[in-house]
Amino acid sequence: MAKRALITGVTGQDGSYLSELLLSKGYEVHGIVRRASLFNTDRIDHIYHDPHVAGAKLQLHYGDLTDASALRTILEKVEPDEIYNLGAQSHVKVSFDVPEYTGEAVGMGTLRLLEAMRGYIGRTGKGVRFYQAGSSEMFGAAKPPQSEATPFYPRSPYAVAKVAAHWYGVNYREAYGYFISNGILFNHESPRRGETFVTRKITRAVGRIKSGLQEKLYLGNLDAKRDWGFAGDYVEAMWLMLQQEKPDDYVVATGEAHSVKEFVELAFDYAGLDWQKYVELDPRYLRPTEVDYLLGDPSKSRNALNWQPKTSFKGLVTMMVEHDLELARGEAAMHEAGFSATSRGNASQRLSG
Ligand code: NAP
Ligand code: F7E
Repeated sequence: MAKRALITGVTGQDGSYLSELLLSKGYEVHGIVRRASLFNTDRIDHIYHDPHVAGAKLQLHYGDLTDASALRTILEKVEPDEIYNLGAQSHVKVSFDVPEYTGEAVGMGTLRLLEAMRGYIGRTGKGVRFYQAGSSEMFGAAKPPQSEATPFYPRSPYAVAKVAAHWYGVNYREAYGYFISNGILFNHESPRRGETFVTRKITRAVGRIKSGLQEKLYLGNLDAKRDWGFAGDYVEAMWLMLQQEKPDDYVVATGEAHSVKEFVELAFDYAGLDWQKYVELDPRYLRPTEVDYLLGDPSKSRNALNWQPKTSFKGLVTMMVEHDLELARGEAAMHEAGFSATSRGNASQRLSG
Protein backbone atom coordinates (compact mmCIF):
# COMPACT_ATOMS: atom_id res chain seq x y z
CA MET A 1 0.00 0.00 0.00
CA ALA A 2 1.32 3.43 -0.94
CA LYS A 3 1.85 5.76 2.01
CA ARG A 4 -0.54 8.69 2.19
CA ALA A 5 0.66 12.20 3.01
CA LEU A 6 -1.43 15.25 3.83
CA ILE A 7 0.20 18.65 3.21
CA THR A 8 -1.09 22.02 4.41
CA GLY A 9 0.42 24.83 2.32
CA VAL A 10 0.67 22.56 -0.71
CA THR A 11 0.39 25.56 -3.07
CA GLY A 12 3.41 27.28 -1.51
CA GLN A 13 7.07 27.08 -2.46
CA ASP A 14 7.91 24.18 -0.11
CA GLY A 15 4.56 22.44 -0.65
CA SER A 16 5.31 22.14 -4.36
CA TYR A 17 8.82 20.70 -3.90
CA LEU A 18 7.66 18.37 -1.14
CA SER A 19 4.78 17.09 -3.29
CA GLU A 20 7.21 16.34 -6.12
CA LEU A 21 9.51 14.50 -3.72
CA LEU A 22 6.73 12.40 -2.14
CA LEU A 23 5.18 11.54 -5.52
CA SER A 24 8.61 10.41 -6.73
CA LYS A 25 8.73 8.08 -3.70
CA GLY A 26 5.37 6.54 -4.61
CA TYR A 27 3.23 8.38 -2.03
CA GLU A 28 -0.38 9.33 -2.55
CA VAL A 29 -0.32 13.07 -1.81
CA HIS A 30 -3.26 15.09 -0.51
CA GLY A 31 -3.02 18.85 -0.28
CA ILE A 32 -5.16 21.47 1.44
CA VAL A 33 -5.93 24.44 -0.80
CA ARG A 34 -7.55 27.73 0.17
CA ARG A 35 -10.42 28.86 -1.96
CA ALA A 36 -9.43 32.00 -3.88
CA SER A 37 -11.18 34.00 -6.58
CA LEU A 38 -8.25 33.36 -8.91
CA PHE A 39 -6.46 30.03 -9.33
CA ASN A 40 -3.67 29.70 -6.76
CA THR A 41 -2.23 26.35 -7.86
CA ASP A 42 0.45 27.62 -10.29
CA ARG A 43 3.27 25.92 -8.41
CA ILE A 44 1.67 22.46 -8.52
CA ASP A 45 -0.19 22.55 -11.85
CA HIS A 46 2.61 20.54 -13.51
CA ILE A 47 2.09 17.59 -11.15
CA TYR A 48 -1.69 17.76 -10.85
CA HIS A 49 -3.79 15.41 -12.97
CA ASP A 50 -7.50 15.48 -13.64
CA PRO A 51 -9.03 13.51 -10.70
CA HIS A 52 -11.37 11.80 -13.18
CA VAL A 53 -8.34 10.02 -14.63
CA ALA A 54 -7.64 6.76 -12.79
CA GLY A 55 -4.44 6.69 -10.73
CA ALA A 56 -4.20 10.45 -10.01
CA LYS A 57 -1.72 10.57 -7.13
CA LEU A 58 -2.12 14.22 -6.09
CA GLN A 59 -5.49 15.15 -4.69
CA LEU A 60 -6.59 18.56 -3.46
CA HIS A 61 -9.12 19.48 -0.77
CA TYR A 62 -10.51 22.89 0.12
CA GLY A 63 -9.68 23.91 3.66
CA ASP A 64 -7.99 26.46 5.85
CA LEU A 65 -5.94 26.36 9.04
CA THR A 66 -8.43 28.79 10.58
CA ASP A 67 -11.26 26.28 10.08
CA ALA A 68 -11.13 23.43 12.62
CA SER A 69 -14.13 21.50 11.32
CA ALA A 70 -12.76 21.41 7.77
CA LEU A 71 -9.43 20.11 9.10
CA ARG A 72 -11.20 17.33 11.00
CA THR A 73 -13.27 16.37 7.97
CA ILE A 74 -10.21 16.24 5.71
CA LEU A 75 -8.28 14.06 8.14
CA GLU A 76 -11.16 11.58 8.42
CA LYS A 77 -11.44 11.44 4.63
CA VAL A 78 -7.73 11.23 3.77
CA GLU A 79 -6.59 8.95 6.63
CA PRO A 80 -2.97 10.10 6.30
CA ASP A 81 0.15 8.28 7.46
CA GLU A 82 2.11 11.52 7.51
CA ILE A 83 1.03 15.15 7.95
CA TYR A 84 3.26 18.02 6.86
CA ASN A 85 2.08 21.33 8.33
CA LEU A 86 3.54 23.90 5.93
CA GLY A 87 0.57 26.29 5.73
CA ALA A 88 1.28 29.78 7.06
CA GLN A 89 1.07 33.51 6.54
CA SER A 90 4.83 33.26 6.11
CA HIS A 91 5.90 36.86 5.42
CA VAL A 92 7.68 38.45 8.40
CA LYS A 93 7.06 42.09 7.42
CA VAL A 94 3.40 41.39 6.59
CA SER A 95 3.00 39.82 10.05
CA PHE A 96 3.44 43.30 11.55
CA ASP A 97 0.53 44.49 9.36
CA VAL A 98 -1.74 41.50 10.13
CA PRO A 99 -0.50 40.15 13.48
CA GLU A 100 -3.80 38.69 14.60
CA TYR A 101 -4.41 36.76 11.39
CA THR A 102 -0.79 35.57 11.40
CA GLY A 103 -1.24 34.25 14.94
CA GLU A 104 -4.49 32.55 13.92
CA ALA A 105 -3.03 30.77 10.90
CA VAL A 106 0.46 29.99 12.23
CA GLY A 107 -0.03 29.42 15.96
CA MET A 108 -3.68 28.50 16.48
CA GLY A 109 -3.76 26.83 13.04
CA THR A 110 -1.12 24.35 14.20
CA LEU A 111 -3.06 23.71 17.40
CA ARG A 112 -6.26 23.08 15.38
CA LEU A 113 -4.47 20.61 13.15
CA LEU A 114 -2.94 18.81 16.16
CA GLU A 115 -6.37 18.61 17.79
CA ALA A 116 -7.84 17.19 14.58
CA MET A 117 -5.05 14.61 14.62
CA ARG A 118 -5.72 13.80 18.28
CA GLY A 119 -9.41 13.21 17.54
CA TYR A 120 -8.55 11.05 14.55
CA ILE A 121 -5.97 8.93 16.43
CA GLY A 122 -8.35 8.60 19.39
CA ARG A 123 -11.10 7.20 17.17
CA THR A 124 -9.01 4.98 14.90
CA GLY A 125 -5.91 4.13 16.94
CA LYS A 126 -3.91 4.75 13.77
CA GLY A 127 -0.29 5.95 13.93
CA VAL A 128 0.18 9.31 12.24
CA ARG A 129 3.46 11.21 11.94
CA PHE A 130 3.46 15.02 12.01
CA TYR A 131 6.02 17.48 10.64
CA GLN A 132 5.86 21.07 11.90
CA ALA A 133 7.45 23.75 9.71
CA GLY A 134 9.41 25.74 12.26
CA SER A 135 11.65 28.65 11.36
CA SER A 136 15.04 30.18 12.14
CA GLU A 137 13.01 33.37 12.79
CA MET A 138 12.24 31.78 16.17
CA PHE A 139 15.90 32.47 17.11
CA GLY A 140 15.49 36.13 16.12
CA ALA A 141 17.95 38.12 18.21
CA ALA A 142 19.82 35.10 19.62
CA LYS A 143 23.57 35.16 19.00
CA PRO A 144 24.79 33.15 15.96
CA PRO A 145 25.47 30.35 15.22
CA GLN A 146 22.06 29.00 16.27
CA SER A 147 21.46 25.30 17.01
CA GLU A 148 18.70 23.19 18.58
CA ALA A 149 20.11 24.22 21.99
CA THR A 150 19.82 27.99 21.33
CA PRO A 151 16.98 29.66 23.28
CA PHE A 152 14.34 31.34 21.10
CA TYR A 153 14.12 35.16 20.97
CA PRO A 154 11.39 35.92 18.39
CA ARG A 155 11.29 39.43 16.88
CA SER A 156 8.00 39.54 14.93
CA PRO A 157 4.39 38.39 15.29
CA TYR A 158 5.22 35.67 12.74
CA ALA A 159 8.14 34.41 14.81
CA VAL A 160 6.18 34.51 18.07
CA ALA A 161 3.43 32.42 16.44
CA LYS A 162 6.01 29.93 15.12
CA VAL A 163 7.44 29.59 18.65
CA ALA A 164 3.93 28.79 19.91
CA ALA A 165 3.47 26.22 17.14
CA HIS A 166 6.84 24.66 18.00
CA TRP A 167 5.91 24.26 21.66
CA TYR A 168 2.44 22.91 20.82
CA GLY A 169 4.28 20.23 18.88
CA VAL A 170 6.62 19.44 21.77
CA ASN A 171 3.73 19.39 24.24
CA TYR A 172 1.58 17.00 22.16
CA ARG A 173 4.62 14.76 21.71
CA GLU A 174 5.26 14.61 25.46
CA ALA A 175 1.62 14.56 26.59
CA TYR A 176 0.26 11.94 24.18
CA GLY A 177 3.38 10.21 22.87
CA TYR A 178 2.70 11.28 19.28
CA PHE A 179 5.35 11.22 16.56
CA ILE A 180 5.78 14.97 16.02
CA SER A 181 9.02 16.45 14.68
CA ASN A 182 9.81 20.14 14.48
CA GLY A 183 12.05 21.26 11.64
CA ILE A 184 13.80 24.56 12.37
CA LEU A 185 14.55 25.60 8.84
CA PHE A 186 16.74 28.53 7.92
CA ASN A 187 15.83 30.60 4.84
CA HIS A 188 15.43 28.52 1.71
CA GLU A 189 14.74 29.93 -1.70
CA SER A 190 14.16 28.89 -5.30
CA PRO A 191 12.76 30.14 -8.59
CA ARG A 192 9.36 29.36 -7.02
CA ARG A 193 9.94 31.70 -4.05
CA GLY A 194 7.18 34.27 -3.47
CA GLU A 195 8.10 37.54 -5.18
CA THR A 196 7.98 39.70 -2.03
CA PHE A 197 10.76 37.79 -0.25
CA VAL A 198 14.05 39.57 -0.70
CA THR A 199 15.92 37.01 -2.83
CA ARG A 200 13.17 36.65 -5.42
CA LYS A 201 12.43 40.38 -5.36
CA ILE A 202 16.08 40.92 -6.28
CA THR A 203 16.28 38.27 -9.01
CA ARG A 204 12.95 39.37 -10.53
CA ALA A 205 14.26 42.94 -10.63
CA VAL A 206 17.54 41.85 -12.25
CA GLY A 207 15.59 40.10 -15.01
CA ARG A 208 13.21 42.98 -15.55
CA ILE A 209 15.94 45.66 -15.49
CA LYS A 210 18.00 43.65 -17.99
CA SER A 211 14.96 43.41 -20.28
CA GLY A 212 14.16 47.12 -19.95
CA LEU A 213 10.92 46.55 -18.02
CA GLN A 214 11.96 48.13 -14.70
CA GLU A 215 14.27 51.01 -13.76
CA LYS A 216 14.88 50.75 -10.01
CA LEU A 217 14.85 48.19 -7.22
CA TYR A 218 13.72 49.57 -3.85
CA LEU A 219 14.94 47.61 -0.84
CA GLY A 220 15.17 47.95 2.95
CA ASN A 221 18.02 46.76 5.18
CA LEU A 222 20.95 45.52 3.07
CA ASP A 223 23.08 44.57 6.10
CA ALA A 224 20.91 41.74 7.45
CA LYS A 225 22.61 38.34 7.18
CA ARG A 226 20.84 35.10 6.35
CA ASP A 227 21.81 31.45 5.95
CA TRP A 228 20.26 30.82 2.52
CA GLY A 229 19.77 27.36 1.00
CA PHE A 230 17.77 25.81 -1.84
CA ALA A 231 14.17 24.76 -1.03
CA GLY A 232 14.47 21.59 -3.14
CA ASP A 233 17.22 20.36 -0.80
CA TYR A 234 15.35 21.31 2.37
CA VAL A 235 12.13 19.36 1.72
CA GLU A 236 14.21 16.18 1.75
CA ALA A 237 15.16 16.94 5.36
CA MET A 238 11.45 17.28 6.24
CA TRP A 239 10.75 13.83 4.84
CA LEU A 240 13.79 12.31 6.56
CA MET A 241 12.61 13.62 9.94
CA LEU A 242 9.44 11.53 9.64
CA GLN A 243 11.36 8.38 8.63
CA GLN A 244 13.39 8.22 11.87
CA GLU A 245 12.73 5.79 14.69
CA LYS A 246 11.88 8.58 17.12
CA PRO A 247 10.50 12.11 16.75
CA ASP A 248 12.86 14.99 17.44
CA ASP A 249 13.67 18.62 16.53
CA TYR A 250 16.29 19.54 13.93
CA VAL A 251 17.96 22.67 12.59
CA VAL A 252 18.24 22.61 8.79
CA ALA A 253 20.73 25.10 7.35
CA THR A 254 23.87 25.41 5.22
CA GLY A 255 26.14 26.74 8.00
CA GLU A 256 27.07 29.77 5.85
CA ALA A 257 25.63 33.28 6.07
CA HIS A 258 25.62 36.17 3.58
CA SER A 259 24.27 39.70 3.70
CA VAL A 260 21.41 40.96 1.56
CA LYS A 261 23.99 43.24 -0.07
CA GLU A 262 26.12 40.22 -1.07
CA PHE A 263 23.06 38.60 -2.65
CA VAL A 264 22.34 41.83 -4.56
CA GLU A 265 25.93 42.13 -5.80
CA LEU A 266 26.13 38.55 -6.98
CA ALA A 267 22.74 38.64 -8.72
CA PHE A 268 23.39 41.92 -10.57
CA ASP A 269 26.97 40.87 -11.45
CA TYR A 270 25.70 37.67 -13.01
CA ALA A 271 23.57 39.73 -15.40
CA GLY A 272 26.44 42.15 -16.10
CA LEU A 273 24.75 45.03 -14.23
CA ASP A 274 26.24 47.46 -11.68
CA TRP A 275 23.81 47.18 -8.73
CA GLN A 276 24.69 50.64 -7.36
CA LYS A 277 23.04 52.26 -10.38
CA TYR A 278 19.70 50.57 -9.71
CA VAL A 279 19.21 49.84 -6.01
CA GLU A 280 17.65 52.47 -3.72
CA LEU A 281 16.56 52.43 -0.10
CA ASP A 282 12.86 52.64 0.70
CA PRO A 283 12.19 52.79 4.48
CA ARG A 284 8.83 51.10 3.82
CA TYR A 285 10.73 47.83 3.67
CA LEU A 286 12.39 48.24 7.07
CA ARG A 287 10.90 46.22 9.95
CA PRO A 288 9.96 47.57 13.40
CA THR A 289 12.25 44.91 14.89
CA GLU A 290 14.83 43.36 12.56
CA VAL A 291 16.59 40.02 12.77
CA ASP A 292 20.20 40.91 12.04
CA TYR A 293 22.12 37.70 11.79
CA LEU A 294 20.94 34.13 11.28
CA LEU A 295 23.52 31.40 10.84
CA GLY A 296 22.53 27.80 11.43
CA ASP A 297 24.56 24.98 12.92
CA PRO A 298 23.30 21.95 10.96
CA SER A 299 25.50 19.36 12.75
CA LYS A 300 22.55 17.43 14.18
CA SER A 301 20.69 17.00 10.88
CA ARG A 302 23.97 16.11 9.16
CA ASN A 303 24.79 13.42 11.75
CA ALA A 304 21.35 12.07 12.67
CA LEU A 305 19.51 12.43 9.33
CA ASN A 306 22.54 12.10 7.08
CA TRP A 307 21.26 15.25 5.36
CA GLN A 308 23.43 17.81 3.59
CA PRO A 309 22.54 20.71 1.31
CA LYS A 310 23.56 20.07 -2.30
CA THR A 311 23.28 23.64 -3.61
CA SER A 312 25.86 26.36 -2.86
CA PHE A 313 25.02 30.04 -2.28
CA LYS A 314 26.43 30.94 -5.70
CA GLY A 315 24.55 28.03 -7.30
CA LEU A 316 21.31 29.25 -5.73
CA VAL A 317 21.74 32.85 -6.90
CA THR A 318 22.66 31.67 -10.40
CA MET A 319 19.66 29.33 -10.59
CA MET A 320 17.26 32.10 -9.56
CA VAL A 321 18.77 34.80 -11.79
CA GLU A 322 18.84 32.52 -14.84
CA HIS A 323 15.19 31.62 -14.28
CA ASP A 324 14.13 35.26 -13.87
CA LEU A 325 16.16 36.51 -16.84
CA GLU A 326 14.24 34.02 -18.97
CA LEU A 327 10.92 34.96 -17.37
CA ALA A 328 11.53 38.66 -18.05
CA ARG A 329 12.52 37.96 -21.67
CA GLY A 330 9.11 36.31 -22.07
CA GLU A 331 7.40 39.31 -20.43
CA ALA A 332 9.29 41.69 -22.74
CA ALA A 333 8.18 39.71 -25.79
CA MET A 334 4.57 39.89 -24.58
CA HIS A 335 5.00 43.61 -24.02
CA GLU A 336 6.27 44.09 -27.56
CA ALA A 337 3.29 42.11 -28.82
CA GLY A 338 1.02 44.66 -27.12
CA PHE A 339 0.21 42.96 -23.80
CA SER A 340 0.80 44.78 -20.50
CA ALA A 341 3.93 43.43 -18.82
CA THR A 342 4.00 45.59 -15.73
CA SER A 343 0.98 44.56 -13.67
CA ARG A 344 2.45 41.38 -12.09
CA GLY A 345 6.13 42.21 -12.47
CA ASN A 346 6.18 45.18 -10.14
CA ALA A 347 3.92 43.67 -7.50
CA SER A 348 6.74 43.13 -5.01
CA GLN A 349 7.44 46.86 -4.92
CA ARG A 350 3.82 47.91 -4.54
CA LEU A 351 3.11 45.67 -1.56
CA SER A 352 4.56 45.41 1.90
CA GLY A 353 7.39 42.97 1.07
P1 NAP B 1 4.80 30.10 1.20
O1 NAP B 1 5.37 29.95 -0.17
O2 NAP B 1 4.41 31.44 1.70
O3 NAP B 1 3.53 29.11 1.27
C1 NAP B 1 2.63 29.17 2.34
C2 NAP B 1 1.49 28.21 2.07
O4 NAP B 1 0.56 28.31 3.15
C3 NAP B 1 0.68 28.53 0.79
O5 NAP B 1 0.28 27.32 0.22
C4 NAP B 1 -0.51 29.28 1.35
O6 NAP B 1 -1.65 29.22 0.51
C5 NAP B 1 -0.75 28.50 2.62
N1 NAP B 1 -1.57 29.21 3.60
C6 NAP B 1 -1.50 30.51 3.99
N2 NAP B 1 -2.44 30.77 4.91
C7 NAP B 1 -3.12 29.63 5.12
C8 NAP B 1 -4.23 29.27 5.91
N3 NAP B 1 -4.84 30.14 6.71
N4 NAP B 1 -4.68 28.00 5.85
C9 NAP B 1 -4.09 27.09 5.03
N5 NAP B 1 -3.05 27.36 4.24
C10 NAP B 1 -2.57 28.62 4.27
O7 NAP B 1 5.79 29.48 2.29
P2 NAP B 1 7.03 28.48 2.09
O8 NAP B 1 8.24 29.28 1.83
O9 NAP B 1 6.63 27.39 1.17
O10 NAP B 1 7.18 27.92 3.57
C11 NAP B 1 6.48 26.74 3.99
C12 NAP B 1 6.39 26.74 5.51
O11 NAP B 1 7.70 26.76 6.07
C13 NAP B 1 5.68 27.92 6.11
O12 NAP B 1 5.02 27.49 7.28
C14 NAP B 1 6.79 28.88 6.48
O13 NAP B 1 6.37 29.74 7.51
C15 NAP B 1 7.86 27.91 6.91
N6 NAP B 1 9.23 28.31 6.73
C16 NAP B 1 9.68 28.80 5.54
C17 NAP B 1 11.01 29.11 5.37
C18 NAP B 1 11.56 29.62 4.07
O14 NAP B 1 12.67 30.16 4.06
N7 NAP B 1 10.86 29.42 2.96
C19 NAP B 1 11.91 28.92 6.44
C20 NAP B 1 11.42 28.40 7.64
C21 NAP B 1 10.09 28.08 7.77
P3 NAP B 1 -1.86 30.26 -0.72
O15 NAP B 1 -1.01 29.72 -1.84
O16 NAP B 1 -3.31 30.18 -0.96
O17 NAP B 1 -1.38 31.60 -0.24
O1 F7E C 1 13.88 39.00 4.33
C1 F7E C 1 15.77 42.14 4.36
C2 F7E C 1 14.78 41.89 5.49
O2 F7E C 1 11.50 38.66 3.68
C3 F7E C 1 15.25 38.68 4.48
C4 F7E C 1 10.40 33.70 5.43
O3 F7E C 1 10.41 32.59 4.56
O4 F7E C 1 12.65 33.25 6.09
C5 F7E C 1 11.80 34.24 5.55
O5 F7E C 1 11.78 35.39 6.38
C6 F7E C 1 16.02 39.90 4.93
C7 F7E C 1 15.39 40.65 6.12
O6 F7E C 1 12.88 36.74 4.63
C8 F7E C 1 13.96 43.89 1.75
O7 F7E C 1 14.72 43.01 6.36
C9 F7E C 1 15.85 44.11 2.80
O8 F7E C 1 16.38 40.99 7.02
O9 F7E C 1 13.32 37.51 2.36
P1 F7E C 1 12.83 38.00 3.66
P2 F7E C 1 12.83 36.59 6.21
O10 F7E C 1 12.24 37.76 6.88
O11 F7E C 1 14.18 36.16 6.64
C10 F7E C 1 12.28 32.78 7.39
C11 F7E C 1 13.26 31.70 7.79
C12 F7E C 1 10.86 32.38 7.48
O12 F7E C 1 10.50 31.50 8.24
C13 F7E C 1 9.87 33.25 6.79
O13 F7E C 1 8.67 32.52 6.56
O14 F7E C 1 16.04 40.84 3.85
N1 F7E C 1 15.24 43.00 3.29
N2 F7E C 1 15.06 44.68 1.87
C14 F7E C 1 14.07 42.82 2.65
N3 F7E C 1 13.14 41.86 2.75
C15 F7E C 1 12.05 41.94 1.94
N4 F7E C 1 11.10 40.95 2.00
N5 F7E C 1 11.89 42.98 1.06
C16 F7E C 1 12.81 43.99 0.93
O15 F7E C 1 12.64 44.90 0.14
